This record gives sequence, structure tokens and C-alpha cells, in this order.
Amino acid sequence: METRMWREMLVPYYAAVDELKMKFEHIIRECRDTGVYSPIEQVEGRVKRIPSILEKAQKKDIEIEDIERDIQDIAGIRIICQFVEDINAVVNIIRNRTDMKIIEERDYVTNSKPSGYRSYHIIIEYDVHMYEGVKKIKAEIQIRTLAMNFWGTIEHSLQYKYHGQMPNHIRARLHAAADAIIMLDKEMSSVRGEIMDAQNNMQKTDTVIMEVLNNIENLYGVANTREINKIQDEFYRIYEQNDMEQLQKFNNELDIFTEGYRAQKI
Ligand code: 0O2
Repeated sequence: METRMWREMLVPYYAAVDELKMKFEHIIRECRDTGVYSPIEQVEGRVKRIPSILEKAQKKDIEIEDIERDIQDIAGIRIICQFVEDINAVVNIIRNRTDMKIIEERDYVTNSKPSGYRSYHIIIEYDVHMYEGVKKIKAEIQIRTLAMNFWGTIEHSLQYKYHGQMPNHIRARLHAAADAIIMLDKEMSSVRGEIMDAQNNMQKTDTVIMEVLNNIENLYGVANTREINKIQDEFYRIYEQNDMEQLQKFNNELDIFTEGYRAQKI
């Protein structure tokens, strides 16, 4: 295939990666804005490099004209979660979506690969709306924890370094590290409730602070400066006490106060 043709072929894959990344990032945003725990921590995406596509085609005996059909990870999305439990939540989100059709699922979380690799893979069919109409492409979504991602990234670099001929002592160390990752994920799961509570509280505090500041900003132009300064001082006093209940109470009162000014204005 000519270089120009490769570029053309990859255009919808770039569009798919951009769109899919954005869609999963919206979930993080939605959870943050509504004060709900997000099972997605981070989203990455890439289009496979041409040399890497060629290498895979050669390794798997795939004809050039069958590449789009037989190589399923030309478009790749990686969803990183904090806890193993979040992986299931993300899988269910994807299963319930109508804008991506699942064609295959591979659970390397329960059944790790012989290398020690763990991750949940979902192959989807995705419609990309191009200038000349809809193009259906395949994309691979890898869902894994931060710890699994750490291991996978290191192992991938070593595979690259040794061109698949990894020395036995390194392979053995990677296996030991993979076992340690399983333990680490288990340990983290056992304190998941505590960590989620702490993160939710942090998020709730952020939201209340933003609401207070918004209310104070709205008072400028309608209330007198002395009154606003008094409210600000009271806010700083309560903020320093680090007492969420007090802060929430103050915000509710401020809401009513600001609402009164708004009503007067109307
Ligand atoms: P890259 O550079 O990430 O794009 P196969 O080679 O048959 O095992 P297949 O059929 O493509 O793989 O599907 P599979 O098993 O779902 O693997 C697809 C991708 O998962 C790989 O893409 C890797 O990204 C990742 N992966 C699979 N196995 C391993 C592993 O043992 N170690 C690491 N670090 N990653 C793995 P590519 O094209 O191999 O590589």
C-alpha cells in the first residue's frame, strides 16, 4: 500500500480515538460535577503506528487487504481505574451504550496471560461519520487498574528492548512483580470504601466552596460592600475550621440571602 493510502486509511481511526476518548472523559466530568464516584480515573488513546501494524500483520499472517478486518486494535483506547471493582463498572457502562457495539470481550483480569499481563479487553464496532458517510471501524478498549497499567507499561518496554527474546531471569522477575500487583490491587480493594469516602468528601467540599464563592460573586453589584466583606470574613472563619457541616449550613443560609436579593431585583 502506498504511504498516501495508509494515511487515508487511518483518518477514521484518528477520528474514532478522539471521539471515544472524549466520550469516556465526559463520564469522568459528569461524575465529578454530580458528586458521584467515577470508576474511570484516566483515559488514553492512540492509533497504532504503521510499522507496528505491519509487524502485527506479518506475525499473524494477515494480508494487507485484510488488515482493517483482522487487526482489531488499530484504534486503541485505554481506560485506567483505581480499583479492580471499577473495571466491572466500566465494562457495564460500555455494555449499556448504544453508540458502540461489542463484538468481543477478553477477560485477562480473571485469566491473566502467560506473561502475567492483566487487563480487560473489549473489541467494539464504532460508526465514524466521515465527509462521505458512515464508516464502521473496529477499536480495542483496554480496561485496567493503575497497578496493572504500571506492570503492562514496564513489560511492554522490556518486550520492545529484547524483541520477544526476554532473558529468563527478567521474565521471572516480571512474574514475581505480576503477583505483587495482584496483592497490591487486593490490598487497595480492602480499603476502597475508605478511599472512596475520602475522595467523595473532598469533591463535596470543593463543590460547596465553589457554590459559596459563586454566591458571593453574585452579591457584588446588589449588596453593599460592607455586607459582602462581612460574609467573606465569616466564610474564611468557617473554612479554617475545616468543618463540612458548618460550611454546608453557611452555604444554605447564603443561598437564601442571595436569593432574597435576586427576588428584590426582579
Ligand atoms: P501494542 O504496541 O500495545 O499495540 P496476541 O498478540 O494474539 O496476543 P491480539 O490478538 O492482538 O494479541 O489481542 P490481545 O491479546 O487482546 O492483545 C492486544 C493488545 O493487548 C496488545 O497489542 C498489547 O497492547 C496488549 N497486550 C496483550 N498481551 C500483552 C502482554 O503480554 N504484555 C503487554 N505489556 N501487553 C499485552 P499489541 O499489538 O501487541 O501491542
